[in-house]
Amino acid sequence: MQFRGFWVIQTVSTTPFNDQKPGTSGLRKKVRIFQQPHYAENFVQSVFDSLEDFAGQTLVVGGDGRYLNREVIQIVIKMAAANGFGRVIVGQGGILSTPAASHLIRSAGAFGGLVLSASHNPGGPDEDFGIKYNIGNGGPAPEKVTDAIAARSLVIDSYKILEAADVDIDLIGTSQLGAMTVEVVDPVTAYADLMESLFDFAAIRAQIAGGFTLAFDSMSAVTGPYAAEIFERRLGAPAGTVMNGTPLPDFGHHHPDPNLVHAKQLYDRMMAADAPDFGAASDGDGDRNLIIGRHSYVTPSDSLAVLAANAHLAPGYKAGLKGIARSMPTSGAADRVAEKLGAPLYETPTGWKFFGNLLDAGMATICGEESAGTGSDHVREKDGIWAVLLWLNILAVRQQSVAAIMADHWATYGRNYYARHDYEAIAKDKADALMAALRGALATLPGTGNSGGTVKSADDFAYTDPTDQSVSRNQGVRILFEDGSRVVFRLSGTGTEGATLRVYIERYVGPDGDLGLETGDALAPLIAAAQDVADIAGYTGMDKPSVIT
Ligand code: G16
Repeated sequence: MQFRGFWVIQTVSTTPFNDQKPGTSGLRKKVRIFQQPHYAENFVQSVFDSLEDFAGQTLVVGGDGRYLNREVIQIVIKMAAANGFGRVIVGQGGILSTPAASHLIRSAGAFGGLVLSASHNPGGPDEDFGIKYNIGNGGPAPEKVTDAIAARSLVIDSYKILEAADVDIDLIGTSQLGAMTVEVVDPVTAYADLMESLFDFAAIRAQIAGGFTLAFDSMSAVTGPYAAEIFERRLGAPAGTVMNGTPLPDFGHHHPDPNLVHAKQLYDRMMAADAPDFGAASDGDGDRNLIIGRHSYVTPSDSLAVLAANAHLAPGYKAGLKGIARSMPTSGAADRVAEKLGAPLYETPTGWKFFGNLLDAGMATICGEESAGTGSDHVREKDGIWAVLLWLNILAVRQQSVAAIMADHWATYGRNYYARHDYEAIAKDKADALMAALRGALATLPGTGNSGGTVKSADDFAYTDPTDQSVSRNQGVRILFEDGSRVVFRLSGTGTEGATLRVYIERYVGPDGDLGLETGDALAPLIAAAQDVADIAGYTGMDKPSVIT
């Protein structure tokens, strides 16, 4: 024990928990697991122990406001002080959306940041909590860091924490905690200013003043205050444009995942006779987005393609795109845009961290994922409100409806019919066995035929990062058909109950083909082929997916 004035650095003995390997996006567990004595502390110390040379440096801390956010923020602040950080910047009330945290890390020149969120997973005492570590570029820690954290968590035997009173995180200003400075900052303004620097707010404001209507569903999660400031105050949309705008610790018992199942309230509004012109939603921590035009849903993969094709219409991207990156399971719609623009296209494994190197190296400007994440080089995370603003900027310039823009896009590039089928809460051993069987069958698939067509090739996706040549293997099984259709299988890295099998189904139809099919009809033979080839019912006992998006 080391005494310094009225506070004390405690070194607390602990024993490892063997389940702290960070997944696709940090450590995500049930709240009651995080509430075990020493659990959060062990993980935070494992993070700090995996980092070097941060003495005296700045750490950014904030979260999406979910249940346990405040308690863990106090733990992080006291542990940062005990471990030698010089300054912690914390969002007022403990609030920081993931993209706002990324911006703050970058603009403050911070060493890194801890973002407390389980993203789109539900919150509350019986639901999920999470901690993710972001590095100094503002993006998720790369695999070498998360691997080091996981390894450290298995041998950790003590952690350091300051014994001190809680810091008042509701009052903006600077205070001292031990030898460390704590700065409580407004979580919204700097982020809103960044958005205003990228997009033509005057054009969007004029469009709204001219009668264009929109609805933004914050899903009772972190984007409420950001959306109110940006859409209602800065862009002049009427009060009430932001739905579910107050962040709640349990997200009002909803699942803050902006898809057609969980954002049903928005979906129904957008399909009604008197629907607004444009609707959008974001998730728990504000990095995902859902885009729905009046009577017209836009898949995340199509949204990426449309944003890439039209980004030059926004001031921040008028110089064009250095490159486009998409995760492997995301449809190839963006590939066709990249080809037309003459811009390189990168296909990465799932997980935003893989985009960070490309963005840092100036190789890509826009990135996106089928899981409703889109973003650019303005931060190193995906960014829900950014995607909405880019859409609004494009709509303000083109003066067309979302449906007309989609029709025009497909007529130019063709259409990638696309769906994702999720089989949730499968026993982990069954899910692993299904994937192992698929991997075992890879060599025998090419040339065989089934309802999806003739298999051209099949592999387990591996990625070599072009910036540092690091290789990531086993990133998902791909079955490619002769006609360009594709089925992909992978296990989710973000679930907290058993395993989730994701099946991604895609069929391309050229500009002269049938562009107006119902997605379910267009994909029916491929869906049957996917269920058959992986024997999904046999392994999972489920004859249909839990969620289709
Ligand atoms: C996280 C990552 C995303 C990734 C997603 C995949 O999203 O940040 O880059 O696409 O996980 O999830 P899964 O492994 O379940 O398919 P988020 O929004 O949960 O942080």
